[in-house]
Amino acid sequence: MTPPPSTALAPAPTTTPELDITLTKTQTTVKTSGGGCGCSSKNDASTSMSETLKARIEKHPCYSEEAHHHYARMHVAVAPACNIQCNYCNRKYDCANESRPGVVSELLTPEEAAHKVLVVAGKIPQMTVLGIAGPGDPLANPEKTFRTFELIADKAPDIKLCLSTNGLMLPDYVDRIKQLNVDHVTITINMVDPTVGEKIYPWVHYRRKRYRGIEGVKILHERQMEGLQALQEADILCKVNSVLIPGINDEHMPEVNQAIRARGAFLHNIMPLISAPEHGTYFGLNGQRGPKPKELKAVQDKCSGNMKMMRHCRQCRADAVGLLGEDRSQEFTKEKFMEMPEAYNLEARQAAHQDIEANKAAVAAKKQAAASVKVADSPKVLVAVATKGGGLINQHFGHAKEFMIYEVDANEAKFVGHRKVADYCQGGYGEEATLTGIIDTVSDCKAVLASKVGPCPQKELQKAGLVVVEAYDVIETVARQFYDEHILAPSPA
Ligand code: CLF
Ligand code: SF4
Repeated sequence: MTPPPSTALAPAPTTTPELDITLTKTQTTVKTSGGGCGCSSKNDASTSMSETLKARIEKHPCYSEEAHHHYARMHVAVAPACNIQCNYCNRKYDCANESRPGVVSELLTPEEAAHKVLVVAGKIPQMTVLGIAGPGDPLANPEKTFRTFELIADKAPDIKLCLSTNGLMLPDYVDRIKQLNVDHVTITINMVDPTVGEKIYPWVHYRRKRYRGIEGVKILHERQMEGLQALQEADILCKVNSVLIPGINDEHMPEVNQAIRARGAFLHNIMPLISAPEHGTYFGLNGQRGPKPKELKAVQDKCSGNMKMMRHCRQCRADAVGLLGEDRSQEFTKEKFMEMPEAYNLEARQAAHQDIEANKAAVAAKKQAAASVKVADSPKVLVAVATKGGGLINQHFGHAKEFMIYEVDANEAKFVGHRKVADYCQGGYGEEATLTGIIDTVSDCKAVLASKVGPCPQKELQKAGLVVVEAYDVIETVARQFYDEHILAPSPA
């Protein structure tokens, strides 16, 4: 894809190609227009956040929505065992609390994991966070988990350490977590009422004994609440993941939200159940469906008045590498990374981060300008954006594997989620069936924003009532411009 001729607004591009975001002046080509839509959401609990707190999350792609456009994370799969059973998990695969079901990672020793981190830290300097999220539960494998963190803290002190757990053993390890300077912990909490939990967890294995049914669920619930409280007392930032299971915990979710907020959780990530018979899970085999995007958004909106919501989670693998929306794990399989030299270099990483921060500031200034007009009660519409990161529209429609969804009104354009789609340009050719699926996925949006859209998809998108906007610029700027031209002042038919 070749961007239009540019007027450079940003400082020197970063050294990494995916973040090479020399900005251009907005050049949009608008192809057609459709009608309005009735979507709405409350603003997420807003943000009188202290500077210290901002600094703790500004390079964490999961804890900061803004950071996820610019910074990457990696996971190392060092924790195979688990101590509970979730009905959406098949142990052949990775922990489904943080991973897409059906994904298997290569298990590593702590030493192999540390080598991998030092290789990746050299090759992808914007990788700022190391997470341990499976393939089982990290705290059911405490020695492997903590040994890995120790090795990284020693050799790569600028990398943030992050942990995700079901919470059963968390109260036992908060001191150790604090000692190791692990500043971000996720607990998956799907219920605060054991009668709801009974439908999700058949058993819990605690202190050498297996507890079935509600007895086990009560232990899990008490330990999760105790762990959350202890994290707050230790001043460790805690995110809560909740898997939304229609008919089981969807109506219960505001209660979960209330309980975790009262115990100091920083962020709530309500994620969709992904369930298919081929994953071999209890839910998959018994026809339990996941929520539709609209249902997920409705629950997120309902809870968002209470606290910050995470809407950019990608349910990534236990060996994920890269920006949240991309998957570079195949570049770093065990066979490959064991042959690669460690290339961690603190100065080079700091220089790369400075470039990223300069670009972030340029993007933020343009976003701010796009959000400066205040109009009461303008209708909200959704737009679908093709992006490779950096906060820009910078991806060809045909290359997008997902679309970021923004909710736009006369005042602002706000990220509200993402939707995965099949790769339309497989082998350079568009597939009609794939295109139909993509259009279906974004059919509640008013426009598609991409750096380029081929003539055939353009025609089909227009037929489906979507406006096609071709641009290479800051997402919010183009989205707001689209809104002004097509929703506030639609051109005469
Ligand atoms: Fe990994 Fe999780 Fe840490 Fe992020 S993931 S352990 S907090 S570094 Fe992030 Fe992936 Fe969603 Fe998890 S996008 S699945 S929320
Ligand atoms: Fe599976 Fe994770 Fe649940 Fe354990 S905690 S059963 S690994 S989803």
